[in-house]
Amino acid sequence: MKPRLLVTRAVFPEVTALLAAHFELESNPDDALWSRDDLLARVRDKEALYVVASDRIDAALLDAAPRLRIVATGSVGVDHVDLDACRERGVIVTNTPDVLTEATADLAWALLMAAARRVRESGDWLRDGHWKRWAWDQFLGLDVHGATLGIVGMGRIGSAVARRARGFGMKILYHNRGVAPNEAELGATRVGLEALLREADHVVLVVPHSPATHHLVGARELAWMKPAATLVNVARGGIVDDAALVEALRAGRPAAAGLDVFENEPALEAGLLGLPNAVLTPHVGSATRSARLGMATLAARNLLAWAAGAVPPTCVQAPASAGTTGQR
Ligand code: 8YV
Repeated sequence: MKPRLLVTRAVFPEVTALLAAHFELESNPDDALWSRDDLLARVRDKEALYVVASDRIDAALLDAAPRLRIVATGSVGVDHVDLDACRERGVIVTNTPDVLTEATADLAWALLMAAARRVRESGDWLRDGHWKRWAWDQFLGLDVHGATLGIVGMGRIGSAVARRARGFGMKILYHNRGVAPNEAELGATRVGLEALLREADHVVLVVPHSPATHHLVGARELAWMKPAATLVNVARGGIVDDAALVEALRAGRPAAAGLDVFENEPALEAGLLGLPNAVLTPHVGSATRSARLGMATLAARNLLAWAAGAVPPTCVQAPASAGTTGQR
């Protein structure tokens, strides 16, 4: 008999077909927003879960799923999964690294450039019919070429952001727990968080969210930033204190921000939507067809490997395991 799998969010048809060949599938074809109670009821008889980053996999859910053996998340981030609770119950956790690295680095750059050069603000002004004449000082932005870039979290995505910065002739600083093995190749210099925030003209956050990085950037850290700087977050909400950021952006220090992730997404901090210097996107870092298909397929391959009795290719945590690979 095939193992029972719950797929929480409608996925590409070719991936559904792949899963259906190996699992008895319950999926969410109309992509309805299941309530927490719905989810708890549906996991009761399942051996496997195929989830996304907005599904909270905590001890209560695991307790409601006594037969569960594997959680495959279609995300590189695993902060929505209680890894300790999974380990205690012998539940394998897999994620989807690598396949989204380049797409997410591209979006970091899109946000950085849009924030620095006021693309959204000037575009809205034009659409609103205000453009009557050209002026020397219209929408002056910040230089990107030749500026100093600060990358917080020099993992896979951080390195991909740094590689692009070389084409802009930027000086690259980074903050990381350890020395990045590729720092010489990237021409990047490791510094403390305070030094990075004080020196960088553009700061990109790409660090995983954990208790250690929660509110890593709050009021004090924002005040360390140069007034003429931008802050980009393509990692996770919660790394930045959104209330403090709204206050700081209102004061124009930093000058602008590009944000793809939010503390209580999809809800946004009060005041954020009204800020002309905030470029906002709805958690679309990995949203290219090839990256999303790569993520969806890798999550499926993890499940298929498990179903065949093999070690899934990208285990964050196997039971009785072998450590973690939860880098971004
Ligand atoms: C996903 C992400 O698009 O992989 C991650 O951790 O944040 C994004 O790439 C999103 O989480 C949907 O699962």
